[in-house]
Amino acid sequence: MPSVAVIKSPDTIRTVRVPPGQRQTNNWPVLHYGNVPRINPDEWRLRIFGLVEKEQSLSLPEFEALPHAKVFSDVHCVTGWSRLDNLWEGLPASAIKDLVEILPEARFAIVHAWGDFTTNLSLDDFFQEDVILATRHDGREISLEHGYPVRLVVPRLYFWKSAKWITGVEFTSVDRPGFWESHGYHNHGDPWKEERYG
Ligand SMILES: Nc1nc2c(c(=O)[nH]1)N[C@H]1C(S)=C(S)[C@@H](COP(=O)(O)O)O[C@H]1N2
Ligand SMILES: [Mo]
Repeated sequence: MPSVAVIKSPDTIRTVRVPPGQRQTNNWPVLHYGNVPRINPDEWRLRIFGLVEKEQSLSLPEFEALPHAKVFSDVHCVTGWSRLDNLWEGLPASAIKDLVEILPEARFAIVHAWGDFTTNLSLDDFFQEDVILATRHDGREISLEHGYPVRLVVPRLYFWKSAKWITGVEFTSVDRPGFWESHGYHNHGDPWKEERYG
């Protein structure tokens, strides 16, 4: 495979990289609601639907065949830990614009994950150049507990927006708070503004 350019998330070039109220860790804690799903990669599909000209449903081989990119980013979990220097590999979110024609009424992306989990993002946040649908982390396939086969990574927002085990991206005209956003977390979640709770 030809080597791909690394997109550096802008927060990684700040002089101070740990946002207020956070402390740095070298571990990678596992956090989520419910159980780790057992996903059969042969049955996995990524559905792109909602306000699009034509829906898409990609199998894992179809997803893997799309041109991938690498993103270098920091992770900030609202519970207080920050993990710097993560290298993700996968499909840049912006590539979805070429896969489906998004209708002009669309203003939000609702990302769906296994077991009815969702998280909501404005199209502006979803299409930042460092947002990635990742299959690999630091050179290895993402493990089951961290979101195998594909997880979202939204580097500029608290990590609860980075849905694990994703199954779909829906485009809507109206915002729809996701799982954590309807359980007390902020609708946006900028760690530099400490947008922790709603
Ligand atoms: N599907 C799913 N994705 C999820 C969650 C979840 O409950 N379900 N929790 C979020 C939260 S609150 C955090 S902090 C991160 C943790 O990711 P990690 O376990 O890889 O560190 O996953 C996010 N993605
Ligand atoms: Mo979290």
